[in-house]
Amino acid sequence: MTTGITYDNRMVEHKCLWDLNYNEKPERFTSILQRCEELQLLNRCIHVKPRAATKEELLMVHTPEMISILKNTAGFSDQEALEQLSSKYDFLYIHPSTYDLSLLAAGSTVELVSNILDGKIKNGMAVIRPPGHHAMKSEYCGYCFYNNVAIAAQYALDNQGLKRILIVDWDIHHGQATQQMFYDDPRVLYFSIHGYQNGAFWPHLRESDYHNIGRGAGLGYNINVPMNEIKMGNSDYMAIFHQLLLPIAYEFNPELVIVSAGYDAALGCPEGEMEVTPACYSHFTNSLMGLANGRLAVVLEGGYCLKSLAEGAALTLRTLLGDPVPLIQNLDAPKKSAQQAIMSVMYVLRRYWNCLQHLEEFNVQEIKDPMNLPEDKFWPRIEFVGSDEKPETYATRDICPAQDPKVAAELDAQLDALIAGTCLDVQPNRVGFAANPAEPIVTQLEIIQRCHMIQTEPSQTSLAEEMSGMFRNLISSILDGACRSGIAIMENSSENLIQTLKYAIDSRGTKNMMFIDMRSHPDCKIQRSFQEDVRILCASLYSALPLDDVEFVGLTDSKRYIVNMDLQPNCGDAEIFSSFFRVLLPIAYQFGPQLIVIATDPSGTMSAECFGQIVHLLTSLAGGRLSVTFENPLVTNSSLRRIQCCVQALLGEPIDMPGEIHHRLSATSVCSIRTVIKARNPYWNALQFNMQVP
Ligand code: Q9C
Ligand code: ZN
Repeated sequence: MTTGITYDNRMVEHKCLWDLNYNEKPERFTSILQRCEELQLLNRCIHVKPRAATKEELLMVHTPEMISILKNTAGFSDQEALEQLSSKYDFLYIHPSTYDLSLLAAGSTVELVSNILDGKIKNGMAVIRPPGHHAMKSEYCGYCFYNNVAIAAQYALDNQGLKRILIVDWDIHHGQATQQMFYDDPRVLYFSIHGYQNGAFWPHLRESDYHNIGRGAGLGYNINVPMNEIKMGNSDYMAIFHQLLLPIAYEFNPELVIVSAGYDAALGCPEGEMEVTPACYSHFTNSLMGLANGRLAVVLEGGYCLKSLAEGAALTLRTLLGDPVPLIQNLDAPKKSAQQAIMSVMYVLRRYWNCLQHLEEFNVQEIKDPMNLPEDKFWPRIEFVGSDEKPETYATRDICPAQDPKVAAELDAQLDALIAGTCLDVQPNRVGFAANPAEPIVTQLEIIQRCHMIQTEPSQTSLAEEMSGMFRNLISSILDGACRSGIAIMENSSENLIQTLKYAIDSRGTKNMMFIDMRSHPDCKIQRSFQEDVRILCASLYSALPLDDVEFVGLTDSKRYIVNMDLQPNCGDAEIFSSFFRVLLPIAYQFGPQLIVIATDPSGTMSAECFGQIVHLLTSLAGGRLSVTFENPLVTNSSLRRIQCCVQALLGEPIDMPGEIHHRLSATSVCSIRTVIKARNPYWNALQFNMQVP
């Protein structure tokens, strides 16, 4: 099962005949495909045949006039008439080919989604134009004619009986049309991150603000993260993913994820004026691939800087194919206004999502009317500066403010450097496996057969020594690139881990690494050994009291490098996910390790699926160089299952979701999370938005 791609070369024909520089231009399409070809991605995909949408499919979300008006322009050669018709709509041009190509864009998106749902492909991308997320029920808008993503989602609901679909819209513009179409529908969770500028950003709508959270049965299932400042970048977006999107998405547990993937928040895009780097789109993509058993459809929307568009889209496709995720560096605190956006969304949605009920400031009991802007309590609302009424006609030329040539050249050079830095070699994903060959688990788990067995010298004096040699060989083959990741099964692992971590640092020159202790009763030997070493970030999920309590932050300048979550071994997946998304993952991102080592053991109540998901999410880091140690596993179903989920995650295969993570967090774990955030955020400012709001 692999990755699908759908596109049709005719899609270059749709162009603005009276403004050849119009932002939504054919070169967008060609530059993406060219970059995918250069990276040799296209021949690795299954090509899903593009097709026109049927009338019935369009009518699921659009009115008959939406078909007839455009249909009448098909092949029409009177340019003036086309321009005049176009001027009735907000940012739009119509070309004689537009009708046919809009049908093709919508139909191909349906085809991609239906191939995913039929299991013919695991995930896929639609490289299409015209885009769709501004196309409303009965009005064309913002370069869009038919709402490709909404049609595909409605198709999945109606024809395939899906009950939960997540639509993530990372285009810089609010997909107001998609929001409108599913506003009452709890089966579709619409999550959009968009520029807003208090209404000064197109499409200038009040409905794009964060307090628009759905209606009726759909309350809580519409999520807007409006940004009121330009130049938002990787730190702001990753914070939105870690603090909002991922916790909510995991709680929602979708059966399908569709992305309205615009690349206009990317560095260099004149429309968005944001600074997301192309590599960051790999992170967005990979972090959604654990959901819905991997059923992920990425559908092109905007993106108007050809270089960042092509690179961002190609890296998205490469990530769908399972290649390692490029590193993003220099993450910092999210901007103040991004912190406010995150807090505002948490505030208005906290009664609908258990995962949001963790901040002291947000006492759930006191919510009365979520539509009544209770967030005023934290910061003043800035006045809406959008436009409430609709003009008779619109400009039909799309003129971007002229860019200072010096700034443009700088951006271009910056992009070239980023692109050169993230271009990785294609290497097949190999998972190393180190264990005593007599280990019963080896014979019981079929999936082990697909790992690469790590060998060691047979002439060792003891089994323990043989295992330590094997573990070292595993780490060494990861550092050499012979394996991307690996797992090891061993008895009491602390000494072995200490020796191997030292080996990776001292003998192999690994600059920095993260050790995550997920054993239910961690001993503190490992943290003690590295408490003065700033190259090793030691995190532990469960408490190692009495020696290492949450206040223990290591010594002197190594204060940042010990993080203890202090959870109880019998806590549930909800607590573990929360600690992971709120604290461990942001810190791991900011640390930017070159290697991650995880240790786990068979006790504790964390589900195998939860463990697999966490391992998957960590594959975004360190170029996927991850090693997982299973200490003293028993041949029980739960032990075997945990190893299986882990290997599936490392191999990039679909991983199951934990049964139920819908319950509220326990008071003690909420308390641990808050304590850790308070103690750590002076050192890790990625946690900063969690602070008291001024
Ligand atoms: N300076 C999509 O990205 N531009 N549509 C408005 C011009 C129109 C965006 C501001 C943006 C339409 C699919
Ligand atoms: Zn856009």
